[in-house]
Amino acid sequence: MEKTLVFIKPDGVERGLVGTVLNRFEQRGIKVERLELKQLTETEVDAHYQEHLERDFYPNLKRYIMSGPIVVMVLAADNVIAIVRKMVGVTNSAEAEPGTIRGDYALTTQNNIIHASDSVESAEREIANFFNY
Ligand code: FUP
Repeated sequence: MEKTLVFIKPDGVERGLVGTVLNRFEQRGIKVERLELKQLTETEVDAHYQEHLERDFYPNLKRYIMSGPIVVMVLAADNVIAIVRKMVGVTNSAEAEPGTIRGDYALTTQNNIIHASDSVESAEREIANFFNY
């Protein structure tokens, strides 16, 4: 089965949205393989967002991601990467369709409450950054 790395960002955890978001994945029939509440270190954040390190928004993104614990998980199902990206919605929550997680619970690009891997290569790299398999 395909795997993807998903995390609920600090404001999602702070706002009490963990159960709601998890429920969507479980109800869809997706398997939750690993789940952990975790305060990220600088090393983990830099490794996770390696393609964004030089971007002007990166310092703010890093501060936000480290502002509290996240709930990080590995989800598994056939085609799970594409299925979960559809459930999450587009990066800018203001443009995310109602019915998607960002479209229902977030308003901005930075505070878009959830991360989900966008390809098999990123999923493998991101899972290895957070979990020992
Ligand atoms: P996504 O794959 O939808 O999470 O989006 P990206 O990988 O493009 O961006 C990763 C995170 O960087 C986003 F979740 C939010 C943040 N970001 C900004 O804060 N500003 C931007 O202009 C682009 C992304």
